[in-house]
Amino acid sequence: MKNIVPTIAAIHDISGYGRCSTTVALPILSALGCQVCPLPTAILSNHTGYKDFFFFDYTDYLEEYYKHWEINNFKFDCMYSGFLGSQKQIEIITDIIERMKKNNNTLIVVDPVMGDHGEVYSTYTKELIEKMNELVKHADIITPNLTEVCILLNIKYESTNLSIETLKDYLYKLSTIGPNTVLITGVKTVDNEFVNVCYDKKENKYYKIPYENIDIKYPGTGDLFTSLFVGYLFKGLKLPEAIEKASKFVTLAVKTTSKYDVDINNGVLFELIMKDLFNENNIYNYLVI
Ligand code: PXL
Repeated sequence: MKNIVPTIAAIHDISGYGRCSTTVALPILSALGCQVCPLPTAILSNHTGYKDFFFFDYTDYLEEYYKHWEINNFKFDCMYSGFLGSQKQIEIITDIIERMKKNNNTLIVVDPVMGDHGEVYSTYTKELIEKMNELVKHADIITPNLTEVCILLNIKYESTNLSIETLKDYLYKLSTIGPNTVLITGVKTVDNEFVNVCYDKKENKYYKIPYENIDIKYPGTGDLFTSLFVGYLFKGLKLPEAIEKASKFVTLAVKTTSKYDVDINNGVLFELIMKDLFNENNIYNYLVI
């Protein structure tokens, strides 16, 4: 039986307070017409950007939890994973996505969260990075930032602006690891333009999608972007259109939030602009490169 509503297994932590991971993916993807089924990797009182938090690692329960989805024969159109906490967790998830793919041809979207701004997150060991590389091999779509691109390709991160040729080279090399679609987020080009770039291997097409960068770092905006991107893809938008719509919403969310005197840790106030998910502005600025 085919799913009437696209059904998405969201493999993320649940952080009770501080908009990120599951508490972003759920409202955004539901509003865009998808059913979200959380497969929790950890349960936290609030995300780790706060000075104090409770953390419960869910690794040892993942297999048992997922087994019951299999027994019940639940079908997933998509699996979307984000931050992963341990080597064992990545191994279990790699196995789960292989089973999903085999049973239902599920679209596998991996956000290989490992670092930002040239810094590898403190939890990421060499072994963990190797496992993340393994997971990426099984993905259909990956959405790394530049730091993660450098980790995956084993090259040195430099905070210089990049040429389109270099970006195309990175996109191509990442696609040879396995994924059909590679989307590199948040890069600055030699022309001082902020862009997302992507490569569709099947179509052999590269795209550059400019966006307006607002220089305030709210946690969870990466999760917001990828959730929007997946939601718009399932709404039937073309790859570069889904990317452009997603980044426009993130920019608006950041702009809106910056008008208020709120705790940056609590993420962007996307609830204030939900109606903008459906704006009918279909003028796109992306380019084939
Ligand atoms: O992607 C943001 C995020 C997700 N999950 C946890 C976090 C953070 C950011 O700090 O701590 C647990």
